[in-house]
Amino acid sequence: MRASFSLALALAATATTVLAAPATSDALQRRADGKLPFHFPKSVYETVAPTGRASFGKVSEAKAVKIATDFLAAKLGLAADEFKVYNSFTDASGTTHVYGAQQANGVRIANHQAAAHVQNGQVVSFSSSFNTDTSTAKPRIPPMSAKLSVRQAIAKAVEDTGIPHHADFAAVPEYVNTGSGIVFAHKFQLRDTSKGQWVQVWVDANTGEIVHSADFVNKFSYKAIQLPKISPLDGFTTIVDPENAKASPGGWSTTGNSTKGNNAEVAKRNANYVAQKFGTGVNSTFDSAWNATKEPWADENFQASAVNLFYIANVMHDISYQYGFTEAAGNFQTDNFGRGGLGNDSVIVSVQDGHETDDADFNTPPDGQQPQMRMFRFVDTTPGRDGGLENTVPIHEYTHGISNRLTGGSATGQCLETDLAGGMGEGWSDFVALVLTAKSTDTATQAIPICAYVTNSTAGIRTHPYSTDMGVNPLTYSEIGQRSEAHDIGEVWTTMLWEVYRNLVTKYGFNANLYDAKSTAGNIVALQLVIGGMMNQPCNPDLVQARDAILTADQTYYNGKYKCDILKGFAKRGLGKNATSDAYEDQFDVPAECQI
Ligand SMILES: *[C@@H]1O[C@H](CO)[C@@H](O)[C@H](O)[C@H]1NC(C)=O
Ligand SMILES: *[C@@H]1O[C@H](CO)[C@@H](O)[C@H](O)[C@H]1NC(C)=O
Ligand SMILES: *[C@@H]1O[C@H](CO)[C@@H](O)[C@H](O)[C@H]1NC(C)=O
Ligand SMILES: *[C@@H]1O[C@H](CO)[C@@H](O)[C@H](O)[C@H]1NC(C)=O
Ligand SMILES: *[C@@H]1O[C@H](CO)[C@@H](O)[C@H](O)[C@H]1NC(C)=O
Ligand SMILES: *[C@@H]1O[C@H](CO)[C@@H](O)[C@H](O)[C@H]1NC(C)=O
Ligand SMILES: [Ca+2]
Ligand SMILES: [Zn+2]
Repeated sequence: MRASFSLALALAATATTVLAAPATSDALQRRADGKLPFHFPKSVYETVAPTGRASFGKVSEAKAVKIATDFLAAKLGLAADEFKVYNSFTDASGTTHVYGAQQANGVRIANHQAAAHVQNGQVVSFSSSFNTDTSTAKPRIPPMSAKLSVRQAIAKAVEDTGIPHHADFAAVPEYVNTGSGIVFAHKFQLRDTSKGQWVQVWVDANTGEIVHSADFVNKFSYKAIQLPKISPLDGFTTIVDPENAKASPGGWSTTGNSTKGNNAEVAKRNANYVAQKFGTGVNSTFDSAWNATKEPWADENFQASAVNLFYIANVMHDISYQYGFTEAAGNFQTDNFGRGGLGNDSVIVSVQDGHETDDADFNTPPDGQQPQMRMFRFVDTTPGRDGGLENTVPIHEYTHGISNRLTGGSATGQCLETDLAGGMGEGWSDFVALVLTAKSTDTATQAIPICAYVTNSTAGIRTHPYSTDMGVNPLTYSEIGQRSEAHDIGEVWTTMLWEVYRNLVTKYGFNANLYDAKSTAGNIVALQLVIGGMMNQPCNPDLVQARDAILTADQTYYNGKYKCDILKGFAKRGLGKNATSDAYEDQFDVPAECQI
C-alpha cells in the first residue's frame, strides 16, 4: 500500500503541463441537469433492542468508541484495519455517536460510511451505506495505481467545470463507489468565491473523470409554481437548487437576498422602470405565502409574484440554453463568462407594472441591450389576478425574446416585424408555453386554454383552445387570410406546431426533464426543432419558410429522421408541401414517401 501511495506522490512531483487526454467525456455532460455526479449507496438504519446487560456505571467515550467499532466490524464483516473512525462525541443524553468509513489500503472509501450510537455501554442504533446486503459479493477494491497525477487531475477538473482549484485544502487519495464499482480517486476542492461556487470533487485517478462530488454552498430555494404546473390553483412548491450549472454557473440570485441575478432582475418599478422593490430572500431562501383573498399588491402576493417571475425567467434562461439559446446566440445575461456574445442584457422584469392592465409584453432590443418584460394586472375578477402567477404568461413573454434574438441573428432586432412574422412570434410564444406546461398524462385531443387563470374562464383568451381535435380547434392555413391581428395569426401557427409536437410525442414518447435536450423523446425533439428552426429561418419569415426552416433543423440535428412526422403535422392543418406563401389556400398533400 505504501508503494502505490508514493507512486501517486511521485507522479505529482514530476507532472508536466501536458495532459494525457482521458478517453471519457466531460463529466459535466454526465448528468442532464448540469450538476456534477453524486453517488451515495442507500444506507440502512437499524435500532438495536437492549440485551438487559447494560452497564450502569459511566462508560468512557473511548470505551464507547471501542464498543461501536467492535459492533460495526462484526455486523459488516470487517477486519480491524478495514474501518476507521473519523469523529465521535457524546451528547447530553450520554449517547456516544461514532462515525467512520470503510478503508482499504489505508485510505477511506469516501461513500462507504457507517455509524453506531452507544448508550450505557450498548449500541442503540447503527447505520451503514455498505456491506449491508450479504446476498451480493463485496465489490473488488482496485490497487492504488494512478495514471493521472494530482496536478493533472486538478487541471482536468478545472477545465471541465470552469471552477478554479481551491488550494487551501490539500488533495487526498480516496476510493469511491461509483455504483458500478470502486475506483481510486484524487479528492480536492474547487472554489470560485465571486460566483458562490465551492465544491469537493473526487476525480478518477486513471480516467480524469469526476466520479463524485459534494457541494458546500448554501442551498437556494424558491417557493413558486413549479412547472409543469400553471397557476396558484395548482399549488406552490419549495424548489431547492433549481439552477442548471451549465447555463447558470453563478446561480440565479447573486446575493441570496433579492430577485436579482445574472439572468433577470425582477422588481416593482416606477414609471421610468427604476426598481423600487425586489422580491426578497433570507439566506438564499425565497419564501412566499400567496393569499387568494388579497389583491395582487398585498405584500405577500407581491413577493409570491416576484419569486415566481424570477423562477420562470431563470428556468426559461436555463432550458432555452440547452437548445442553443446561448451567450453566442445572443441570450440574456449580465456576465457571459467569456463564452461569446454580448453581456449586460439580463431581462428587466416589471412586476405588477402599472402602465396597463389585462396584458403582458416583452421588448427585445439587439444583443447587449437589456430587454424588458412587463407584467400587468388582470382586473376581470375581484380580487384582481396577477399575470406573474400564471406561468404560461411569462413563458409566452420570454419566448418573444428568444424568437426575436434567434430569427435573423441577435444583432438586428427587426426580424419579426411584418404582420405575418409578428403573428408567428405570438405563435412560438404560445407553443413554448404549451411545451413547458405539458404533462406525460396529457392527450393529443385534450383542449388546452391559454390564460384561463388570470381571466377566470375555462375557454382562455384565444379564439379556440389548442387541440389536435378538429372539432375543438378547426384552424387551418386558409384562416390566415381571414385574420389580421397578431395573436389571431399566431394561433393558427401554434395549432400547426402543436400537430407536429403531438405526432412526435405519440410516436417517440415524453421526457419530463426538459433540460435533457439530447433526449430523443418526442417533446424534446419538437422543442429542439422549433428553436433550431428559429435560427435557420429568414428575417421576417412566412409560414412556408418557417416550416421549411424546421425541416432544415430536422436535417441538421437529426439527419432528417422526423421529416414525415413534421410534414404530416403541417399538412393536416393545410400547410402541405403544395401550400404557397402567396395564396393562403389549404393544401393537405403529404409526399408519397410519407404516406405510410
Ligand atoms: C444583500 O446581500 C448583499 C451582499 O451580501 C448585501 O450587501 C446587502 O446589504 C444585502 N441586502 C439586504 C437587503 O439585506
Ligand atoms: C442567516 O445566516 C447568517 C450567517 O450564517 C446567520 O447568522 C443568520 O442567523 C441567518 N438568518 C436566518 C434568518 O436564518
Ligand atoms: C388571507 O388574508 C385574509 C384577509 O386579510 C386573512 O383573513 C387570512 O387569514 C389570510 N390567509 C392566510 C393563510 O394568511
Ligand atoms: C458590460 O458593460 C461593462 C461596462 O459598460 C463593460 O466593461 C463589459 O465589457 C460589458 N460586458 C460584456 C460581457 O459585454
Ligand atoms: C371565477 O369564476 C367562477 C365561475 O364563474 C366564480 O364562481 C368565481 O367566483 C370566479 N372567481 C373570481 C375570483 O372572480
Ligand atoms: C402538388 O403539386 C404538384 C406539382 O405542382 C402536383 O403534381 C401535385 O398533384 C400536387 N399535389 C396535390 C395533392 O395537390
Ligand atoms: Ca446577450
Ligand atoms: Zn405575445
